[in-house]
Amino acid sequence: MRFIILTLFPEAFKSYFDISLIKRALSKKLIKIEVRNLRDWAKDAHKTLDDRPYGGGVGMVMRADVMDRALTALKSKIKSQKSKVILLTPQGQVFNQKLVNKLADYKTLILICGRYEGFDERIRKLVDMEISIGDYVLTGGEIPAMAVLDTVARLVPGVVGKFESTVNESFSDGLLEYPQYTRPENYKGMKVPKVLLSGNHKKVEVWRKQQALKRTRKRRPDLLR
Ligand code: 4H3
Repeated sequence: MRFIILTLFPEAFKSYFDISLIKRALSKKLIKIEVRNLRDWAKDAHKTLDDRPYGGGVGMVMRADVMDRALTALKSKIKSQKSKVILLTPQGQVFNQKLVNKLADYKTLILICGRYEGFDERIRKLVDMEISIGDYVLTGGEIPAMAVLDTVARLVPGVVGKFESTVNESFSDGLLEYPQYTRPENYKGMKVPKVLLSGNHKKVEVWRKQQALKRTRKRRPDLLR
């Protein structure tokens, strides 16, 4: 799977892609990441990407013409594969694991990271979808782009190994994960539930399912609706 990130700050991504599972996925060529600087498509001598909003008001707005040139150039290199152009914005569809699963079916994702106060409205016409990672505003779309890349990449076969496993985790069955314990058996009087020490796999499985349901009901009843 291929990810193309369009940003004004390519250096923001380096350290995150150079660790752990993403680093391994890159070296095993399971995923490919191209981080491109939007400024490469700015035309004038000052390489401007933003301008003042028509009608007045505070802040600068990202120009649609620069974005159009960037997307046209990038899309021309993608040969009829299953691809999607995604704009990261607080106005987008709220991101969740269900959407991650859908995005994992694509061959190429182009992730657009904004800066400044917002986008020229015509940029929205150039993209396939808008995603928000939650109801809050960041200084740029880089963190949302990393969240989308990370969550989708870990569903690419081979990226997450047996030890990390995506099977029994929060949201894999629409529920929060059951409580987990490791040694020591008794820590400052807080004991590991007896059932987990019983060796009875059937009982453990039933307990975990009950706990997952109970926890989801208490913490995230919205997930059960
Ligand atoms: C996405 C982008 C929050 C999210 C973002 C989110 C800065 C977009 C600027 C950048 C615009 C403000 N903040 N919730 N911020 O996914 O370029 O709208």
